[in-house]
Amino acid sequence: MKEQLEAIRALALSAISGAETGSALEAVRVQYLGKKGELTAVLKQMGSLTPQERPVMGQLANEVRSAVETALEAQAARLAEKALAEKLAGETLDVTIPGKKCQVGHKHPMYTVLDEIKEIFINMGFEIMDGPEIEQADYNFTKLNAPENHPSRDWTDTFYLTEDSSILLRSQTSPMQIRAMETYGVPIRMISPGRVYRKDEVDATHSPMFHQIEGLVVDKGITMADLKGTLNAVIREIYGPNTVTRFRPHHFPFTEPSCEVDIQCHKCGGAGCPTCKGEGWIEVLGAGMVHPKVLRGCGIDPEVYSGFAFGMGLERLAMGQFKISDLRLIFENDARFLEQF
Ligand code: 2U9
Repeated sequence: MKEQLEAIRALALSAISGAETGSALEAVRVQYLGKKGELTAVLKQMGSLTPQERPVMGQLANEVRSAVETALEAQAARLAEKALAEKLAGETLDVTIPGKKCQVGHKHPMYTVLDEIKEIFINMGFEIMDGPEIEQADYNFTKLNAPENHPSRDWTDTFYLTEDSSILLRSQTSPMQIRAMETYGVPIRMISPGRVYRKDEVDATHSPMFHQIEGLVVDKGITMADLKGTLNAVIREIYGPNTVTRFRPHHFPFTEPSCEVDIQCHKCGGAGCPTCKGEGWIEVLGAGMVHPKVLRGCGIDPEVYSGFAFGMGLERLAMGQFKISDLRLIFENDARFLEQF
């Protein structure tokens, strides 16, 4: 039996050190220490030994079992370590590989222009006010002195949301100025930039949705001189200090008198060229002294207070600034176009 036990020890230890996987190692354990294992089989023969042999063989058998168990544990630990080392080697991080660049967007060119304009007005003490895009016809037309038969009220021109023509998508940001006067009273100095909607077919210069920046100043003693001084200052901030302006009489229902403001073409100096379509002048905004009826409708006495108002199209401004020839490019949001600005 002694030889048998020594042989089991030698074979088991060699099989253990040769087991290169967890399952191979488990198979070795079962082969020698399992219920039907080789060492277990030898131990079952202990009963046939003499009382003198039994403790000697018993001790040897225990030594063999413990040697096999220790070797199994040691090999299991070695295999685990090897597996971890292989896993770590496979996951090695190369910190010298350049990182992936993520694309960072930027402000839309039209909003770059809007922010510049806002800054100019903020520096002149104006407040910025936002208003609803869904409006009451009362605020969009009636309170702005638009006669009942004014063409802009027509269903072919304006997006009405109700059959009775009382609710619409605002066609101008002016209703916001009415709301501002009603809410905050006078004196007031504000601009209201935002989206407006008109039933226009899309082409190179028209879109059913576009942006306006309108402004309003109401106080005691405001005159046409304030209108001209303020707008000349704003225009020179936008187009440069030597810009020549021209104030032309015009008509708007909400202002009286009204005017349109042109700048002399910076390309041809007024001689006429493709940029100014041969005119020598480029129209940049509309303006006027707030109509007394509009002030009175907002609870402001036109005998005491007066004001001026103005409006400009933001897309047109951005197109001029960035030399964009087609309005549709502004709305298409083609990254190849937008990345240029
Ligand atoms: C109130 C009183 C008066 C706003 C004004 C204009 C002149 C004007 C157009 C320019 C090009 C609109 O974007 S556009 O199509 N606007 O010419 N707007 S005066 O006048 C107001 C506004 C509110 C209470």
